[in-house]
Amino acid sequence: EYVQKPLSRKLPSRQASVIPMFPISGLAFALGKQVGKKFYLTNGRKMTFDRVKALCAHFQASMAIPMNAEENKAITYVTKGDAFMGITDKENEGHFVDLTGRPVTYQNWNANEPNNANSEEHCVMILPDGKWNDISCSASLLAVCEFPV
Ligand code: NAG
Repeated sequence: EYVQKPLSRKLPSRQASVIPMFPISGLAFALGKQVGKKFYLTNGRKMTFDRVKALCAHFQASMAIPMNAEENKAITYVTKGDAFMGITDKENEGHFVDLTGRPVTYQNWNANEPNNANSEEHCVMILPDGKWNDISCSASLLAVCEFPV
């Protein structure tokens, strides 16, 4: 008659190395999107612009600032929803700069944007199709951060 043996308390050596079998690159592959030296991740949470900025800084990352179409596309791979980017015209209406203060060269505005609706849209969001819209900085949108690789 077959009787199941109790499970061994000591893991066989081939199972003892289970964690190294799943390197960080595997998690990155599953959860994020890399393009060049940038890696984009979202935590799937919605929050204001200032909170996204603080969250990204907390992880020694920055808000997403796409410099070209490839990076812009990479952001949409991870967000799949409306997300804040690290671009504003808070200082000078209609002059959009990134978080380092540089005027943005690459832009991908949606039709008829930026329109500064209600004269209160000084932050920039990326739509699921990759197009940009100016939006209130106190809107609640997905947090996405840009990590150096
Ligand atoms: C509105 C957007 C506005 C955009 C407009 C385009 C909000 C709060 N406002 O819904 O930014 O310019 O659509 O038609 O999402």
